Amino acid sequence: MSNDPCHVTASAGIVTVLPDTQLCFFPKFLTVDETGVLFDELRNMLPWTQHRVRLFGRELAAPRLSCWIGDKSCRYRYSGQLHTPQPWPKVLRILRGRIEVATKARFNSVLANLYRDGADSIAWHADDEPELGPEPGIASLSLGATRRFCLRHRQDPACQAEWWLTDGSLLYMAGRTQAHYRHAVPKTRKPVGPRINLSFRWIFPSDR
Ligand SMILES: [Mn+2]
Repeated sequence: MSNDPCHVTASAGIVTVLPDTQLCFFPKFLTVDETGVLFDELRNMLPWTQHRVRLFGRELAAPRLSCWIGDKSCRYRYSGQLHTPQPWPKVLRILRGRIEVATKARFNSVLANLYRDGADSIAWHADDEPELGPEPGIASLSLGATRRFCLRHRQDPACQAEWWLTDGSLLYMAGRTQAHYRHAVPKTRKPVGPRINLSFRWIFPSDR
């Protein structure tokens, strides 16, 4: 376990022990002052668009707004669409450095998602595109409203976990988590404000 990045940072984060995973949760990675400024800046500055997704064989407008950011080489194909990255805003470069220190991982891209209210969501999926490699490290930072995040084993539904992703929290998923588990942020009927999620990733070069 000595090279397990979660265990290295266990003093700052909470390690969740589940089979076939590496999971570490930092409940207060950013302060409320930091998240407020960051939320407003990202919401106003990023060129948010509604991506198309394929769900049960149909192509639909995703129930959320998104923006793909990263190094120039970070083209990313998902749901049949090739996304060319926006350049890094300064504030996200700085944030990336802090997350790299906490997780002992490297990131060259970030997918930003804006969940405008409780009707916005993300369906069960895994971040298992080939560009991410066999053991992707994904660091997911939450800003704004608290939403429920569910993780469930593909074969064994008894293996599952849930987190309330509060403002300023960071969930790091690594190892074989994406290969063995799916995750979702379900819709809610409760009144809930907007939430921005930043999921930092490492994209391996692709010639497709
Ligand atoms: Mn995901």
